[in-house]
Amino acid sequence: MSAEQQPEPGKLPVRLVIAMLAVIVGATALIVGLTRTDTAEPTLPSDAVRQGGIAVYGAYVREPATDTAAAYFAMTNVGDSSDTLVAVSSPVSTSAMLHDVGKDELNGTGGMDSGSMTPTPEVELKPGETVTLAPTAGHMMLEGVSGTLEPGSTVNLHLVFENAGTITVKAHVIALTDPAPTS
Ligand SMILES: [Cu+2]
Repeated sequence: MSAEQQPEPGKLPVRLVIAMLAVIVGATALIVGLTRTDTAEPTLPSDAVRQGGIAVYGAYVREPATDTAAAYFAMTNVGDSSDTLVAVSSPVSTSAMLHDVGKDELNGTGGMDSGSMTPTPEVELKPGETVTLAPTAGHMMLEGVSGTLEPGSTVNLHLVFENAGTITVKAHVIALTDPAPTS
């Protein structure tokens, strides 16, 4: 038998294989493109500080009436794995802790705007989750505030996350009687 009579295996299929590869490459590019669109960055406020999978924004501190002040901020897990806020501190206070920081809004009235002052040792954020500290939903308590916090100035807050590490945000100081800023 001659080579002409017996089709060489591989010769004809090569074109087919190339065509198939082109289809696969094209489809892969399309899928990658779609995936990028699907995982588009969430829209975060312009003051957001992002580190690792965590973004923190909207931080403010109400000017203290005594040596104790309350700080508020929002945090969003923009990553794809859970992370946990495990510690807080600020250079303007001798100690800091989270009080009543949960995922449900509080309805009580009382100390530091939030009904009770139950310590919250840590806050877990699942992917996509946001926790907002607000006068009705928990606060970061600063105790032993040194000096005067002047409205219009800023103070640093250090938030320590298990995975994202320590995130530092600048909290705007607002006057005792000023309403909470809206973002
Ligand atoms: Cu408190």
